[in-house]
Amino acid sequence: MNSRNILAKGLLIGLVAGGPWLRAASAGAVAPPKAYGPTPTGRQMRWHEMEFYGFLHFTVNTFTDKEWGDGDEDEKVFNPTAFDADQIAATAKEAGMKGLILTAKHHDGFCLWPSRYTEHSVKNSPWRGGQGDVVKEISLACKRHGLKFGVYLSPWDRNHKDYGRPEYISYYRNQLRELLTSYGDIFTVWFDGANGGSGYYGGARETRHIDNRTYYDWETTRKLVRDLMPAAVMFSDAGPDIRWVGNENGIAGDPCWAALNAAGRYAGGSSQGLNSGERPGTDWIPPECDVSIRPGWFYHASEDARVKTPEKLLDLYYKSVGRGACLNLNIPPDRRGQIHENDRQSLREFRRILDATFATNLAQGAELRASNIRGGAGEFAPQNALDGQGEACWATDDAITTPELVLDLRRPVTFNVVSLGEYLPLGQRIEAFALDQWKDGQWVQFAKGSSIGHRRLIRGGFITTDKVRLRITQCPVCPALALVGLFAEPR
Ligand code: FUL
Repeated sequence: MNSRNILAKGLLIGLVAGGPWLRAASAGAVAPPKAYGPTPTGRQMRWHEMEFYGFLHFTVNTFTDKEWGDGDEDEKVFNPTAFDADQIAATAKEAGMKGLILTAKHHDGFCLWPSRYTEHSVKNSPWRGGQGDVVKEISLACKRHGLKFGVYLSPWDRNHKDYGRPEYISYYRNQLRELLTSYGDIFTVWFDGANGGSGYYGGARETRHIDNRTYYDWETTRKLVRDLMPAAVMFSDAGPDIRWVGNENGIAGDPCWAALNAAGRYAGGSSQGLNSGERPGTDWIPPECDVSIRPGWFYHASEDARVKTPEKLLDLYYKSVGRGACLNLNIPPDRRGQIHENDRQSLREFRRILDATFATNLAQGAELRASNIRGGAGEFAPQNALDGQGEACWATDDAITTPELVLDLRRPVTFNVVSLGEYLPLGQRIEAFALDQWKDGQWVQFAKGSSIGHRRLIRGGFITTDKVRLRITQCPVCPALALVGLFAEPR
């Protein structure tokens, strides 16, 4: 059970065991607000809390200098000279990533594990004498470095002779079963919507069009994943758990709603609404921002000088994680089978700045004055939002939908980042907010915004003040805020 479910969990324990909640209830405790709209599942909550993880694009393309392999590549081209899964996992870990997703099979159909259903894999490459298994090595390195592990298995397969026919769907599911039963826990399964048509297709070398809506029979495949790996979140343009953000630049919409109307959507379908989500929306399907640290998804030596700078990565972080999405940053292994020094250096500096920024919540120790606290009860007091844990919240009475909260810092404090977060088990509630600073004897607004969701980071110029005010200016129900923080980036 995730941390933000503790309120709900407390209720459950209280009811089932006659525990603390029941006792409190008989002593006149205050009922929590009712959830508003769709709410996240346990697996989605665990995903929200990851916030930042990495993508590994690695296959024959790394050696042929392509972005999309045709499917006719000789297996012998796959030959990393010094493959080092620990170097890759350590790089991700020190960058602050919480997991890694590997392209077990990209569009070219080459499998990074020795699948028993095809000859087009590492087993026919010279690497490790044909005995190697990249999926295994990366999954084990992830475990050693405390990272979660996920798989990308391209639905489009430009190598397979049966692609476009029903037989291929069985092949695809067989491969999924191999991946989900042989490599330990998988936190996510990434379903790509891309489909370019032409390919090698076992020598036919033709263009094969499929109907994205019907060909893959996603319902059956989703059920297979749920059966084999119930904790995994599935990603696609249409969810069911996580949605594509609608671009490959790493930028979520503003506003960004976790909800989407899932009916009629399918992987490879319309991207309308994916960037900002839909409100009101019927389903909790929050966005993942996928973007590469380099111009391409795969490693190309010609792009060694075009690695995104720490400043660019920070900007992406604030526009993805800071808008309630997760950031999936691609770091492609090079021809050695390692993360290039330039990428590593940029990630290190990016992490140094983030760590320095978020080391201290400058609002700690502030006196908090809310215009309303639900039932006047401590369990809904604004102090709950200060500890950075997100396990409890500041909530107001049902009738109070536009409350305000004054943070009396009791000394001049300098900050340039404000962090807010809603209590997600109760849904995404807040629709607009404003922030004021106390300046020359009056309140002066310095920021405003719309959606908050899992996390909202407002980054601006440096402000020095001894009082900050948060105003919830639009909310269809009473708000439930789990995080409030003031932070300063290192100068
Ligand atoms: C796209 C693919 O076509 C790219 O090659 C890459 O894998 C990206 C993450 O998704 O749809």
